[in-house]
Amino acid sequence: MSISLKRAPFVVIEGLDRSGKTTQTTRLYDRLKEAGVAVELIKFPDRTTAIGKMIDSYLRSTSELDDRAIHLLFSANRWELASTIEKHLNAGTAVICDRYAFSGIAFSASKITPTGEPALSFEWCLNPEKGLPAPDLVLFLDITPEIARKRGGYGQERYEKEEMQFRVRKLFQRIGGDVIAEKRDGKVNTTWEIVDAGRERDIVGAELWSLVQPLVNGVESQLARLWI
Ligand code: NYM
Repeated sequence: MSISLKRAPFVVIEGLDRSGKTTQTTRLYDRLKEAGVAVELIKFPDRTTAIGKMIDSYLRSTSELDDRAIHLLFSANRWELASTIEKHLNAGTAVICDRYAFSGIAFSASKITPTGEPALSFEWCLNPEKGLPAPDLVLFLDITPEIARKRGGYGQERYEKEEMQFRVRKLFQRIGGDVIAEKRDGKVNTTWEIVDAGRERDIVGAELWSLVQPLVNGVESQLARLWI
């Protein structure tokens, strides 16, 4: 009798607003289900919880919050689901997240003061994310803010402005570069893949599937923690 030490994979999809992220996350989820893989889809922010409702009202500009307070709420929204994610993975259910800690850092650290200085430092933004379950794979859907705009424009929510998206993209590139370097040095288990999301939907979908498929039979390594 053989005992399997494998757990289910944890995959995160990240990207700018209008990158096609939510469409692709749903497609990936459906494809995994069709392939008979047990899988849960989690979206951050999860606007259904008490914390999520505060985030939702801030994003829709029906409430005002200090930059630090909203940053910590986004992080708390992940922490309130962290043990659920871990339980799923250890029980053999794959988890796909539409956004995660990387969005948390990239968006908050992109905020600027009226004089153009960063409102919050990168390190300050990263700190509350330390210790969250680390994904095995991050699929970064890369798109230029110009192409994103041509796709039908941004929505009405806070942060959905082209000049903000430029800064967010730069920060995602910095975060991804760090994760890639740390993986190369054997310091983290997370693989960061940059996927050109400016292409046709089916082509992007096929590439995402080819990156996720090798993980569907489970991963050997224990679940790691982010940045500790
Ligand atoms: N966002 C999302 C943050 O600022 N911090 C976070 O931690 C997360 C998860 O919320 N513009 C921002 C990015 C988006 C906005 O996300 C809502 P979505 O995927 O459009 O619902």
